[in-house]
Amino acid sequence: MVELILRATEYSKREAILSNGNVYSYADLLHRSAQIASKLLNGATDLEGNRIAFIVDPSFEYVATQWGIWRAGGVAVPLCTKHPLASLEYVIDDTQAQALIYSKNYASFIEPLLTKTKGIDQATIQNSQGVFPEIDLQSNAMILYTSGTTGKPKGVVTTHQNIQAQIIMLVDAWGWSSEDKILNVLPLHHVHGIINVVSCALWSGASCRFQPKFDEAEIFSVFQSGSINLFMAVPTIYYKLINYWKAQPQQAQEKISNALNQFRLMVSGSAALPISTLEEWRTISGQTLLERYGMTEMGMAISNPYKGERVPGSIGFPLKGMQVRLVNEEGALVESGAPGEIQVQGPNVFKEYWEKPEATKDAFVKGWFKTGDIAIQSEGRYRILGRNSVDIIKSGGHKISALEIEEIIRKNPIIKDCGVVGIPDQEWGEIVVAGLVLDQGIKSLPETFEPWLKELLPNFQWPRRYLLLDDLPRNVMGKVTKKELQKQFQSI
Ligand code: MCA
Ligand code: AMP
Repeated sequence: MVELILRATEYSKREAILSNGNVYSYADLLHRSAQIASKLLNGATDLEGNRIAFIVDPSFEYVATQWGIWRAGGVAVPLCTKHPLASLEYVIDDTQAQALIYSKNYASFIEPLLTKTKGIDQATIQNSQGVFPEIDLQSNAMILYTSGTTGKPKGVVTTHQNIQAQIIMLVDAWGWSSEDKILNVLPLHHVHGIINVVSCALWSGASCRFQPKFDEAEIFSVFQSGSINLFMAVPTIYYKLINYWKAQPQQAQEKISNALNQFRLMVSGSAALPISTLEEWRTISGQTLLERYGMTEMGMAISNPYKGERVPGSIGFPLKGMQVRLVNEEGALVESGAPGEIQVQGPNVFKEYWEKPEATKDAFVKGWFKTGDIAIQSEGRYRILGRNSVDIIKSGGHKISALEIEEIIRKNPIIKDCGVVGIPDQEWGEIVVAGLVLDQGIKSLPETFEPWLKELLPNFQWPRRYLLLDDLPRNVMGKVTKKELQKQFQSI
């Protein structure tokens, strides 16, 4: 058994998960995950690294499925519940998933995929036989898909060892204990929810409550019940909570604020935390958000201190066990105070991009993982300045490739050319916008265009504004200048 699951045997009777109105113990998790592992093994002794995709809302059943796959020796591939079918099909094909476990609410949606892989309706899994393989820590554990600046999304492969290192680092840095109670409102196909919230809680013998749909009123109501002392979210969520609080009558505001004051820790990450959000949240809650920095390929790398000063606008110091350096375009280390790309080394850094040896090679230089994020460092403390590519957009904490959206838009016969960029937005960090050049003779965007595009993209990738252009802005070499396109959007 991997240690995360082995530890559950010690916590046995403790409350592990609250979901869908039910309370589940660690023993329940062990029991249910054993049933899922048995079903997957179906008499075999080991899945031997076969990929098992699953589409299950954040819940007890989600965790039991993830653990079941691991206990059977499989690689867990959690699917994004908001992605259109074509994106899920890409993941199933790319991983050559042996099976797709689904919960009932996704049965009809994923049915077309069942020509490609074996479907397992989670509700039908009942019995357990109970002999499971020994899991090698170096073996692959999980594949999460991430967008980059080239090609299709890449599968980030982490081993059990990587995941364990990611968890231990945070449990240690942020003082997790078995007394902690966290509320998860994040999707579970990203590191933020999977590792920082759920896995750290279960490693610690703490309890994790799930709220499958983001809802401000629900969140504050749970907080006021006094049963939660830890919260982690992306800046957009704090922004939404602040706005909800502001809209409440004074008495309700006071009740919420009193509840927030009792928390042990509140963390923000996945995108830059605006100083205004940090300050407003501090006024409302008495909590100084702990901002940290991470990436799918490495889990967390840099964090403000749990004990000690959390400086607004700063991501803090390298976590214990991480090596971090800043490098200029020539590959040389930069002086303190000068900008450079963040490069990292550590036991939490991923193993490879799934079946993409060239991309894996390009992602590293002499063993250092190149994050693509630009930062400055002074007295050991880091501050993010931005990214080295305009083609990566961060919206609502989701990483979005402009190039992937452009590729889809270009498939529409009325489009001659297009350029997608992100522009700053208070609520979402950035919003996606698109400059379009229409085919000759077409003067305006047909009403059918947006509905067509919305079918092909998850809602966080939908362009929120369009500009119809005679041509995209270009430099003297004819190359599209995306910075100029961003300016055009910001000037309207
Ligand atoms: C949704 N809407 C948007 C966007 N997304 N509008 C502009 N930009 C967007 N990005 C609109 C919808 O069209 C809809 O509009 C309304 O907002 C509500 O949509 P819904 O899907 O219901 O949104 P939500 O459920 O309220 O979601 C907001 C959210 C979500 C909770 C902030 O985006 C979220 O869970 N983000 C977190 C993602 C995450 O975990 N990232 C971590 C990855 P209308 O009302 O008009 O229909 S990064 C990571 O893992 C690394 C390791 C790290 O460092 O953490
Ligand atoms: P993802 O690949 O979805 O895991 O997103 C990782 C990216 O999110 C990083 O490369 C950063 O660009 C961004 N990110 C994460 N945390 C922060 C933060 N605290 N401040 C600024 N950017 C962040």
